[in-house]
Amino acid sequence: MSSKYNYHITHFVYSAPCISNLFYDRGIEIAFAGSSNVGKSSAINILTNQKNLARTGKKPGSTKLINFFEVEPGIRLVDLPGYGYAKVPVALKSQWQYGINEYLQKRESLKGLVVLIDIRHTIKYLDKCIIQFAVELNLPVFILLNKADKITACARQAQLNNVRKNIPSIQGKGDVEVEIFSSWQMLGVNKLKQKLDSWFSSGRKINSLI
Ligand SMILES: Nc1nc2c(ncn2[C@@H]2O[C@H](COP(=O)(O)OP(=O)(O)O)[C@@H](O)[C@H]2O)c(=O)[nH]1
Ligand SMILES: [Mg+2]
Repeated sequence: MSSKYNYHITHFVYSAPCISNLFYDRGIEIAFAGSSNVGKSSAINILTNQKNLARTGKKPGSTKLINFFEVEPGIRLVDLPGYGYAKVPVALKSQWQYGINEYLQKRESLKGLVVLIDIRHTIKYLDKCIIQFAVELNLPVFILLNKADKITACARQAQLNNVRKNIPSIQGKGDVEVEIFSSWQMLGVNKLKQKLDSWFSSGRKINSLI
């Protein structure tokens, strides 16, 4: 499947230690969120066909930076810090959450949010919070049920139906879609590209009208 953007030439541009220290807020960006170790960095790597663009498999919870990658000038992917890792002290956890919420709320160039969830687990409280928050901000959400390679095709479909039915208080409002994903088996990668293409393209149209 051909894509409007050449994700393979994506390159790292910037790491921000905190929200008050961000890259200039122009152009269009799409952020990847999810708990630590769910596979955010792996998804960015598979999308861009680069083994080590986003660092993967580090100690859970150790990625506290917001990492920016440029697909082409003004078109960016953002690897957000993982939230909710159990061993992180509560104070630090809420600091990250606050940072992510602030980023979602204030970032003008943010035009879509990809949320990764482990397909084997039920959707967690913090996932629900971030999805709900994005919906309230009118930000479209694409949920990827990741690590689908770990379960059978039948179980995948059941979980997909289940999540689609149970996304809390979202039915009827908000732009939220759910798909099966696996970086390891390249499952759902084309659907992700299509979604990013559409977000980037509609963001460009809006920007050109401003
Ligand atoms: N089975 C399976 N493991 C994955 C997949 N994606 C990532 N992982 C593994 O999950 C761990 C965490 O991945 P990483 O991308 O660093 O997660 P992040 O903390 O969300 O950025 C690594 O050991 C990856 O190899 C996947 O699609 N399937
Ligand atoms: Mg990561």
